Amino acid sequence: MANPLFDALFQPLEQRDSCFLLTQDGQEITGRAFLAMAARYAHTLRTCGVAPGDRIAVQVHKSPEALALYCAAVMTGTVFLPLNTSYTAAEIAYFLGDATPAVFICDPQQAPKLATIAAQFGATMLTLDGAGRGSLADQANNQPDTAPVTACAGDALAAILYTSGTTGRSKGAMLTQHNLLSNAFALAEEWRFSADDILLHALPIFHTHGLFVASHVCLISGATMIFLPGFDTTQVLHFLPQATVMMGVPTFYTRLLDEEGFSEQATAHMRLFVSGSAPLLAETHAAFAARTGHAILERYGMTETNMNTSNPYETARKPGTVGRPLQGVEVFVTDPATGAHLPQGAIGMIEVRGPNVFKGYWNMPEKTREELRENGFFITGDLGRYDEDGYLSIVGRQKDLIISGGYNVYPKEVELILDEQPGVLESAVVGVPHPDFGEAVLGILVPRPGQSPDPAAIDTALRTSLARFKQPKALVMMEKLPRNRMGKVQKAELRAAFSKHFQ
Ligand code: MCA
Ligand code: AMP
Repeated sequence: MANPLFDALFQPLEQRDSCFLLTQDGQEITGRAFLAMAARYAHTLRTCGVAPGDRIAVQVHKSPEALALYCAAVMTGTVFLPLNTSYTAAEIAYFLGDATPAVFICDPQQAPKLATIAAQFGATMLTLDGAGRGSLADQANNQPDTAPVTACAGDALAAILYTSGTTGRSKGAMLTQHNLLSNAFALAEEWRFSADDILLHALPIFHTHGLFVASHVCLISGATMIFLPGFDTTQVLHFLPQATVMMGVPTFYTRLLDEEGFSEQATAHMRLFVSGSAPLLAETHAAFAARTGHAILERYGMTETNMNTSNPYETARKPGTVGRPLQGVEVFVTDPATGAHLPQGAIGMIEVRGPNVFKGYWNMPEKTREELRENGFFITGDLGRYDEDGYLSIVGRQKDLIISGGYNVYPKEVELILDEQPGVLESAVVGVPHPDFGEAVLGILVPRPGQSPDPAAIDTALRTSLARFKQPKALVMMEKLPRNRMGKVQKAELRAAFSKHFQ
């Protein structure tokens, strides 16, 4: 038995003496060197006693070494569990407690804070910093440059990615080798990737967009990546002339449009700009086309499903739509109450079925049953509508979700903490328009009678429990929250009332 994901994505690097990753400091890492690094990490993981199916939790800065660690997880048949670098110790404790990884790798600077948590849940702790240094690298140094690849079936788990939940508890989406591989093939073909492509990679690699969509299409097509540690406008403009393709969240594109030097000339050599993870405003699409002559290609996906739809490569890309279903993926708009398929033009729940759809939520069989139908359709929580040409638009969300700069925030998780703060009777958290992040988190507090909550103290308290991107960008006070007759807080009313707060 082979290891399908390794064989298709990483094995070809063995023959590659040319540059696979170009780093911000000008280092060129060949395919062969990358694979040798991954092999050394695979040996190190095995020395720690990992067995196929064990989880490898990773909270490290983006680097070629971090990507090689993912490759090592695939090689050893273990389950890669990447974690946002801005998660706090309290958040990490939840993930380690839920996923019980055999190994936890974190930044050396965070190690003193996280060591007791790792020990509490029985994980061996190793460290890796953004420059590739740490105990993982130290132990890997003495290991051989080749390693056996663990055989596994296509439906073996390759990764668990946590997505926030409506109740405030994050859910671990279990993704199989076949889920990831089928999507990599579909996207590489849809977007015409080839070994001639050079992708400007400025996304984080702890989420689907940067780790799977961007890296996998490059790996499967033999393309090269300019592997930047994050999105910095100056660096992106510096490296853009060497690239042929860029992928990003809408904030990347609005930030580029704010730069005078970003012009038709600066992008003339580019083949493709792809956007996803959050709605790309039709006006951003139009401004980008007017400035550069490029029509951004918007696509739609989720952690649970990888990518579902894409605007076409050859024919018209329609602003405000996310295009058509990918090859092999069924995407229907259904009646949210009955699940019945709705005709073209009607608005309803988007449901997805295909080889890309995940296996379920880790340790949450009931949640899995609620969202994944027996017939294989996943109920996305996104509301959509097909137009007469078969292009899907996302018109809203049934799930109470905020997408800020491409990161998801579930209001409940923030409200639970705000409600505990001194002087706060209750709270509501909503997403409102923001010029940079698209949507921003706004916290609305109702003070206890005769008390006045201290926003500065609340801000400090939030820093210890919530990742920075989840924290409200502003806190406002209200005497009481608007509620309907059933007592439900009217979030639409709050969103409308505060829609100009950040404008
Ligand atoms: C950083 N901050 C944020 C965000 N990012 N706040 C809200 N939303 C954010 N997205 C905080 C910082 O901690 C900082 O806090 C302050 O806001 C300003 O930070 P700034 O330096 O401007 O931010 P940045 O470091 O430049 O990051 C912005 C970013 C980044 C480049 C847009 O958020 C990013 O890379 N987003 C991409 C997310 C992504 O890959 N999503 C894909 C998920 P302070 O200064 O106060 O400490 S996968 C997915 O959604 C599905 C599957 C799909 O379809 O792809
Ligand atoms: P995540 O939970 O991080 O996987 O985010 C998935 C959610 O991001 C989807 O359910 C959508 O609500 C949203 N999303 C992804 N791509 C797009 C897009 N192109 N337009 C609008 N929303 C999107």
